[in-house]
Amino acid sequence: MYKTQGFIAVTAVLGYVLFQFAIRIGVHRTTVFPHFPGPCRSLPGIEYGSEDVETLPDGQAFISSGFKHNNKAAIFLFNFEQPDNPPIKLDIKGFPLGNLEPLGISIYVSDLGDIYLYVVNVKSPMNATIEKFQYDKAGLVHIKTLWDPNMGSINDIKVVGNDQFYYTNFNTFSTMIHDFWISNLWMKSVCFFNGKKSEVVVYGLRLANGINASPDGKHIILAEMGERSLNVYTRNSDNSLTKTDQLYIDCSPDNIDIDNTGDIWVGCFPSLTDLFPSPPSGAPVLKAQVLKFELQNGKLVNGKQILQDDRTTLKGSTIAVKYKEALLVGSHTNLAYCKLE
Ligand SMILES: [Ca+2]
Ligand SMILES: [Ca+2]
Repeated sequence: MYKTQGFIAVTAVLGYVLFQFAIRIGVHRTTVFPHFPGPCRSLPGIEYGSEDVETLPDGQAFISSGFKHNNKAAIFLFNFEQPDNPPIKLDIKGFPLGNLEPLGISIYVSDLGDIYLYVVNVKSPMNATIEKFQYDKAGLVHIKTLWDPNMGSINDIKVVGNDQFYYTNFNTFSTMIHDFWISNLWMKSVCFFNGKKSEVVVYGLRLANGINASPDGKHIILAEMGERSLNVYTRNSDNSLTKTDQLYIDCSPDNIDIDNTGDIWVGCFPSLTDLFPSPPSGAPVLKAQVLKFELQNGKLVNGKQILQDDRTTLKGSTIAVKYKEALLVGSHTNLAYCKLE
């Protein structure tokens, strides 16, 4: 009797875990029907991915490249105002490229107009660092490395002041498959670094991925990839965060961009089944989906699907950045430029 009850209980728990795993990797969304907002093309020169993209107000876009590609780290610059020119690889001074594997990035422009690029460096995946560079026309000059004991497998960063930023801790384990299998545990966090040290400001997240802030700096938007949700938080005066919304979007969100009108653009993956098993080398090629939202009173509203692809033109969608009537869509293998018509 007790053996039978025990067997039923174990089977029920295993079934629940398997069901949750299947939903979280999107096994129900392996078929996608491509549609685009206008013509899209792969930009030349980006062979090793474009995990994250962030744009200056004048249309210059920084691109982090080389994630999951051995010793191919690079930061590119693309000018939305001259879209026929390919992205250029920036010279990096003061930091050995062999020690760099860039993931999330964030721009900070000082009151004097100096441009700084903060780069998540996952060369040591479970002990990531933040590398601060200054940009000028000659390229990037390394300023300093920022690190704190709360930093683990950082995924993305949003700078809100000089050396002040929010960052996400993504993985608990060294491979994503372990995190998904054990994703019934909520173990990941958002932290705030105040220039000297960091504090956990949100705990209990499943795969905290992209992070960004509203143009007025009052709200933080987070991609909780393992929940397939977007979370909105109000920033308090002490930089702690209070959740105001959690929107389930039935795709696995990666990075988030916010355009100059305040609209929120999300690079998303309908299904992660192509990650399992992980490719023996190089980066995975995933199906693509881009969503757009408006933020009103701390809530995400008026959601729209902008595009979807089955890996023909778009090899995934880690980020979508809008500038005027054009869109850059990043992936782990290429970078696509789409016109919005
Ligand atoms: Ca970012
Ligand atoms: Ca990311």
